[in-house]
Amino acid sequence: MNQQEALRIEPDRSSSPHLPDLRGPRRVDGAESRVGQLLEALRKHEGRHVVVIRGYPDPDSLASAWAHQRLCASVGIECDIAHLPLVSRAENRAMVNLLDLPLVRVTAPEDLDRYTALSLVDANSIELPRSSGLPCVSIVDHHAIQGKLNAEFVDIRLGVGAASTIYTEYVIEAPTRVLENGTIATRLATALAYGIRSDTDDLLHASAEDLRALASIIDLVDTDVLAALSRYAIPSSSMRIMRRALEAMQVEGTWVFSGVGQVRPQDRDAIGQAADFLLRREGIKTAITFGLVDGWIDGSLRTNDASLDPATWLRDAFGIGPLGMPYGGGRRGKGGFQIPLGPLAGCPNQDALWGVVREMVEDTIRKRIGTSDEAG
Ligand SMILES: [Mn+2]
Repeated sequence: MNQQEALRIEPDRSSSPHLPDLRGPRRVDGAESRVGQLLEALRKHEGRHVVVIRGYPDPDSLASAWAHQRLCASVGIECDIAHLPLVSRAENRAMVNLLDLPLVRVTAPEDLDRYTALSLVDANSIELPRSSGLPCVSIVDHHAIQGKLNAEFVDIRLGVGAASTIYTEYVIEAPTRVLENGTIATRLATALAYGIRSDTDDLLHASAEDLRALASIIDLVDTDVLAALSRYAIPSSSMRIMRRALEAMQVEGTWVFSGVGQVRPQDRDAIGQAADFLLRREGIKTAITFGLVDGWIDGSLRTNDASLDPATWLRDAFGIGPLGMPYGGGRRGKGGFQIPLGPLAGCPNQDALWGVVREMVEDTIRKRIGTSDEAG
């Protein structure tokens, strides 16, 4: 609104009746708005819906999924929030507990049989336990696009810091009054605010859109709960992984990488936290940490090099999987990769297996950054 004021071409309005519409593509008047289109797409599918979180749930995906569920509820649709692996990171467990988030875990293919439609938040592709016939109704995301998109409603904004930003806009603009119930409104607003904060590194990398979204719900946010979420306790097992990352780290110019060995699935996010920490070392621009998690090579990339696109870098380094999807993906500043070991995972000598994995990953990274032995 103020922006419109500021941009208005002041002098002779009479002589130029066709001033450009500066309000942008989003309108608040029902069906024309993006959320109106989303609700319309959702309404076309009777029965129980499911919104699936890809990979390990984080504050942004949890808040977005919950907002999606509330939007569904506002038009009389029941929708479960499903996630595939454990909710691992202490930060995320705290969020699920404090906000009393309703989650369903999908472990077997049959778990999806009860649903008639599926939506994705904070991701734009997913590997389901089997190629179920579930129609994908909506994809709302802020990550680089992987593979082909197949959904009735798609809203992918690479310029925003969090999917929660987009869902905040939806719940504010929805004609169906999603934020009407006081208790749920407070919890949902707090979750969305935490999602935005968490995905923008405490707003450091927030875009104007992220800040506008946050401002629009800030009066509903429970700051005590938000503070409690931000002060979550770090488990000792995560600290041990940090120590291993420090001990094993290798520095190549402005790069640092570190293999942390076997990691329990519930500790997986410590791999990313270790990368966050190593990135802060003096002179470092990019950090990669990786470990062996449940038969997968699982790694994280963090960078403050604006010229490095994590999704592209990881795809070029680790390649494309048999299903046509890259082993790695990401968004600005952050990325991750997961490579299945298949039957090799069952190798009786896990130490030897880790040795091979570490050598392979380190060699791949060195080659990609141009400091391999052959090159040097
Ligand atoms: Mn996100």
